[in-house]
Amino acid sequence: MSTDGPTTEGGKTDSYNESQIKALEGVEGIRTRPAMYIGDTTLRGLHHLVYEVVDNSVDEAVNKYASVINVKINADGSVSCMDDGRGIPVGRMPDMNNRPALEVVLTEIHAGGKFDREGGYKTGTGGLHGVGITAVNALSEWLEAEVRREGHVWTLDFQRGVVTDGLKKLGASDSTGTKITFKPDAEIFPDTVFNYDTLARRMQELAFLNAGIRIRINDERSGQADEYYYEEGLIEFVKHLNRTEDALFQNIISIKSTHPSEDGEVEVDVAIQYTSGITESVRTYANNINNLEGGVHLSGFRSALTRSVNAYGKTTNLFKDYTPSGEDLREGLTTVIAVRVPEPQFEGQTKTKLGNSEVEGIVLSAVHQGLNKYFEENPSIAKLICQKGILAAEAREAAKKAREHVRRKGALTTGGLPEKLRDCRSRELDITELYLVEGDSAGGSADTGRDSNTQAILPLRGKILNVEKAQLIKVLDNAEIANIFKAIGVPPGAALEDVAKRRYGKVIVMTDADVDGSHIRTLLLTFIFRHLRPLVENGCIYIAQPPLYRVQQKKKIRYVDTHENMMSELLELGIDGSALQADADGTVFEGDHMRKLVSLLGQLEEPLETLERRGVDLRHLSANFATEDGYLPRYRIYIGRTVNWFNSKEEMEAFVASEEERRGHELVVADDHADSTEPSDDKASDEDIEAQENLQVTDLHEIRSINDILRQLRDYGVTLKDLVPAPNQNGEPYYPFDVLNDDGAAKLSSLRDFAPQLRKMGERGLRITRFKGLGEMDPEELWETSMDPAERLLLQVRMEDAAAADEIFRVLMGDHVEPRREFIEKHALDVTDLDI
Ligand code: 0RA
Repeated sequence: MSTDGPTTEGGKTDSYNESQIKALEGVEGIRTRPAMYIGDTTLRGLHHLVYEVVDNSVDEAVNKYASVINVKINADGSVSCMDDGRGIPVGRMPDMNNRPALEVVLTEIHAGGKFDREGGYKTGTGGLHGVGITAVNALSEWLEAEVRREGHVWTLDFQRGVVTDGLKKLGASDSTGTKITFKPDAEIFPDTVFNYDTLARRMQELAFLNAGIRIRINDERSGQADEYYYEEGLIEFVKHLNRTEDALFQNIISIKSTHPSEDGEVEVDVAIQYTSGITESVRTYANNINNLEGGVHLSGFRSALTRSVNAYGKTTNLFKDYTPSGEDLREGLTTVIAVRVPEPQFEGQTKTKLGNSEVEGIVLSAVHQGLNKYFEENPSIAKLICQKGILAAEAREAAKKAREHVRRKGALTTGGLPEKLRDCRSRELDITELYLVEGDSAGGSADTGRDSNTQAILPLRGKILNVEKAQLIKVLDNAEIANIFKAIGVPPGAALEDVAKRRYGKVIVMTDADVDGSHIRTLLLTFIFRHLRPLVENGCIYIAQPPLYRVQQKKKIRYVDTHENMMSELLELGIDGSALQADADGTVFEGDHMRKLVSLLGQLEEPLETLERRGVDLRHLSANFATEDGYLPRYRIYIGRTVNWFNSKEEMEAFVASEEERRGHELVVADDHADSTEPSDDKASDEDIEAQENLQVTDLHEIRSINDILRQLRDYGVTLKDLVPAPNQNGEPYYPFDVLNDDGAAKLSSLRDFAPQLRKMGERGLRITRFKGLGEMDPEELWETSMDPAERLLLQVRMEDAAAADEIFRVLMGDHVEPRREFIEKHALDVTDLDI
C-alpha cells in the first residue's frame, strides 16, 4: 500500500477536486438507490448495515489478524462494531489527493480492492466487494471511525457519507483495531430501531461459521449481552440445532476439505447428525451467506449421502427388501453445509440460491469420500443410519398406501370440501382469500362479517396437531390438518407446480393477539412451512393484524393498531382545546404553534432518557457543563477521576495535546471494552485509577440529537432550563408552567411533563378497550378492522419468517425440557407484554 506516515494536518479542503467529487457522486448514488446496495430499506436492510460492517471484521479475523469482535447497540440506537485487527490504515494517499486511507475506504466504492491486503483475502464474506462499508457510511445520519494503529488512536467523522471532522489524533495506544459506530439515517430507513435478537442470531451464526472467532454482542438499551465462541465450528452448530432433540447417536460427522477450481480454492465444510425424530433440518451457506433456497452445494450433498449410504447398505446386505430413497435417508437428519467460493453466484427468487455449477461436483465428491471413510471406520453408526433409512422407507410405503386410500375416497384434495369451510363464490385467484381463523366463535363472526364473494373462512379448533412428532401418515389422519389441505386444494408435500392448483389466491392466518394466539400462529406457519412450502415461496401466505384498541367517544367508535398510535392519538386529543402558559413572561402557546412545540419536546424524550440511562444527571450536566449559549457538551474525558467535557473533537484534541505537554508524556487511551463505563468506586482504588492516568473518552451520541432539537426550540423561546425542574429561592418546588384546558388546568415543573399531561387530558371522555381476542369483536368490527381489504393490515410471510417459526417450534415441541424452559424464560417479557 502506498501511503505516507500518518499526520494530523489536514490538506486544504476549500475547493473540491476530482477525487472528492467522485466520492460525493458515489455517496449520492448510494443514497438515491439504497436498494441496489443493501437489498431494501425495510428492517431487513437496516440490520444488513450491521452485517456489512461486521463482515469486514470477520474478514480480518478469518485472516488471523483479529480474534475478538464486539458489537454494541448503543443507548442512542446507533451501533458500534469493534475488532482487534490491524486497524484500517490512516496514512495519506498521494494518488488520492492526499486523503487518509481511512477516508478513502469509507467513501470510495470498490476501495477494498485498492488495497493489496497481504495474506490475501481470498474470499470475502457477505460484504459486497468493498461497497459494503461505504454504503453503510452513505446511508448513515452519521458515522464515526476510530482506529488504533501505529501507536495512536485516530478518529474520522462523517455525516451522510461526507467528512465532517477530518483525521484526528486522540492520544496514545499500543493496541490495534477498528471501531465503526454509525446511526442509520431516518431519511432512508422508515424504521431505524435495531432488534437485539436479530443481530444476536446472526452473530452466533457467524461464530459457528468461523470457528475460533469470539463475537460479543451487547445492548446498552436493555443490558442484554451474549458471547459466542466455537472452537469446533459447524460441529457445534449442529449440536446447537439438535439441542432440543434426542440424537440417534452422539457423534457428529464432520467433513472438511479444500479443492482447487478455476478461480481459486473452494472450501467445503459439512457437519451432520441424525436425531431420532423425522424432520429434516438443513442450513446451507456460501461465503457466510445463508442460502435459504439451497443450491448446488445442497444438491451435491444430497446425492453424496444417498450414494454413500446405499452403497454401504448394499455391500453389507442391510438393504434387501427396501432401498431407501434420498428423502428416506434424510428423515431426522440435521445438516449444516458451508462452502467458500471465490466468485459466488446467487440465483433464485430471493437471490440466495448458490448457482456455481462446478461446486455441485466438488461437494458431491468431498462428501462421498468423507462419508465412505466414516462408515468404514464407524460400522455400528453406519448400520444405525441404514436401519433408520429402512424404517423411513417402510413408513413412506405405508403413508403412500394411506394417501392413496384417502385419495380414492376423495378426502384430501378432491371432491368433498371440509364441512366447516365457509367457501366463497368466486374462483378467481386474483381476488379470493382463505381465512384460517382461531376458534369457532371468531370463525362465526368472520363468517357473518366477510365478503362472501371473495372470502372463505375455515375455523380451526384448539391447537392443531403437533406435526413435529407425528409421522406424515398421522398428520393426514388429523381432522383439522386434513381440513386445511382440503380447503386449500394443494396436496401435502406440494411441488412448485401445485401452487397454481390452490383454491384461493391468498391464505390468511388470523389468530388472537395473546400467547395462545401466537402459539397457534407458530404451529400453523410451521405446518405450512413444512408441508406447503411453495405457497410461502410464492408469497401466498399472510398474517392478519387485528387492531389492539377500540376507542369509544360517546357514540363514535374508532380502532387503533398499535400502542404507539394510541399514544399519539391521545396526545392529539389533549392538544385539542389546550393551551400552555409560561409564568415567567406570560407567553401563551396554542393551536399549531403549540402542536409543533409538543412535537419537538416529544423528539427530545428519547435521547434525554438515553442520557439518563447512562447515569448522566441532566440537571447536574446543564448546571455545570452547559456551553455558554446553552447547549450540552458531547464528549466526556476522564483522566483518572477528573472529568472534562468538550463540545468538539478539535477542543478535545487540543486538550489532550496540552495535557500531554504539561505532563511531559503521552496519555494512553484506555482500551475500549464493549462494556466499559466510567470509572466506578468499586472497580479499583483511587490510587490505581490516578496511577493509570488513562484517558477514558466517551462520545455521548445522543447529545447530538438533543442539541439539534434545542436549537429548534429556540424559536419557541424554550431553553435547557425549561426542561429541568428547579426549586424557587425558598427551596420549594416551583411550577413555572400552566396547562389550561376546557375542563381543567394543571401545573408543570418542567416542559418534559407537558406531553404526558396532555395525554392524560386527552383520555377524558373516552372508553378505551384493549382487545384480548378476536372473539371480543362482533362481525362488523371484525370486517372493518381485519377483513375489509381497504382497511385491514396484512403481513406477508416470507421464507425467513417461516423458517424462524420453524425454529421456535422445534424448541417448543422438541424432546428436551431445558431449551424450552430457557426459551420461555428469555421471552417471558414479551409474553407478559402481549398478555395484558
Ligand atoms: C484495508 C487494508 C488493511 C486492513 C483493512 C482495510 C481493515 C478493514 C477493516 C474493517 C473493519 N475492520 C478492519 N480491519 C482492517 C491492511 C492493513 C495493514 O496492512 O496493516
